[in-house]
Amino acid sequence: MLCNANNHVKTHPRRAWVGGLFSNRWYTASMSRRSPSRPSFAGPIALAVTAQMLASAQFASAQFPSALTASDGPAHFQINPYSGGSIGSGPTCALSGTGAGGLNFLNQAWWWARVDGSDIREFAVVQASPHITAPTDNSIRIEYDNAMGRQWRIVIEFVVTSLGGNAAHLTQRFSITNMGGPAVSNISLFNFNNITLNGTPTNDLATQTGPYTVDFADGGNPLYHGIYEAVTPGSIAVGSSLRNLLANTGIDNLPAGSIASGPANLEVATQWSFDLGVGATHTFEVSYTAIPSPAATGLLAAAGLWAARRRRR
Ligand SMILES: [Ca+2]
Ligand SMILES: [Ca+2]
Ligand SMILES: [Ca+2]
Repeated sequence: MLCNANNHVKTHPRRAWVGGLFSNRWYTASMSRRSPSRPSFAGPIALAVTAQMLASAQFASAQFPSALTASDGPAHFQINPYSGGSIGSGPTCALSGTGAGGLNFLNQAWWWARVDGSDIREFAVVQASPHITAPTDNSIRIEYDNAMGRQWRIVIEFVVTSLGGNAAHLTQRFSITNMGGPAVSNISLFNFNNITLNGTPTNDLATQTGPYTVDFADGGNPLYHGIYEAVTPGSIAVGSSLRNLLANTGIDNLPAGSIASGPANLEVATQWSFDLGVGATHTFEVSYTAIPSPAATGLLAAAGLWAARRRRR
C-alpha cells in the first residue's frame, strides 16, 4: 500500500534543506505552488511499504533504527545509527573478519559532499527516510531521493566479502544521478574512513603502495593490515584530523597526496571533483581489505589480485 500524505491533507510538513540541515517546515499546498523552484520532496514523512519491498528488504524504516548489518560467512560489516544529521560526524561502522563483535578493523566509512559556489561547507550524505535494502545477505543499499536538497538520486552501497583466513573485504559504492536539473558544476565528493587495526586505534602505520592505494599496519602486530584503495581514482590523503575538515564549518579540501605515516590514529579519505549534467549519473568506488594475522602474506597477495581484478572490469 502506498501511503502519501499529499492525498489526504492540504497542509503537511515538508523537509526543507536549510543551510545544510533538513528541517520540518509546514507548507500549505498554495505555498508550495508559489515556490516552484523550491526543491520538491516526494512524500513528506510518507513511507512506502509494499509486499514486494518487504519480501526483498531486510530493512525498511524511516531512519537507521539500529545497526545495519551485512555478512559473508565470518566477514561482518555494520553501520551504526548516527546523530547530527548532515552537519554531524556521520555514522560509524565496524568491519570484522570474525563475526559480529569480532576484532574491528574500521571505525567509520562514509561519504561527504559539497557544491562549490553554492554550499558553504561539506555535508555528510545523510537524509531522513532513506530506502534501505539488503539486495543480498552481504550487502546494504541506502537510497536517497531528492538528496542534499537537490533533485539528485544517491545510492550508497556496501558489500562485504570473506576472503578466508579471517580476512574481510569491503566495497563502498556511491552513485549520484541528476534527476531533474539544473546541471551542477564542481561537486566535491569525499569518501572518509577511520582505520583501526588490532583493536588499538592509536598506533597504526601507513604506507602508500600505489597511486590510489594505502597499506595500513598495526604498530603492535605488523601482521595486521588494512588496505584501502580508491577503485575510482581520486586524490588520497592520510592523516589524523581529516574528518574534522568535513564536519567543521567552512570549505575544506583534502591535503591531496599527504600521507601521514603514523604511528597515530589514522584516517584515510579520497576526494573527487565532477560536474553533474541533467540526467547524468556518476559512480565512485573504494575498497578496504582487513587482513588479520597470521595468514597475512598470502592474503596481501590475494587482496592485490582482488584489486587488480576490480580495475580490469
Ligand atoms: Ca592498531
Ligand atoms: Ca569543512
Ligand atoms: Ca584511526
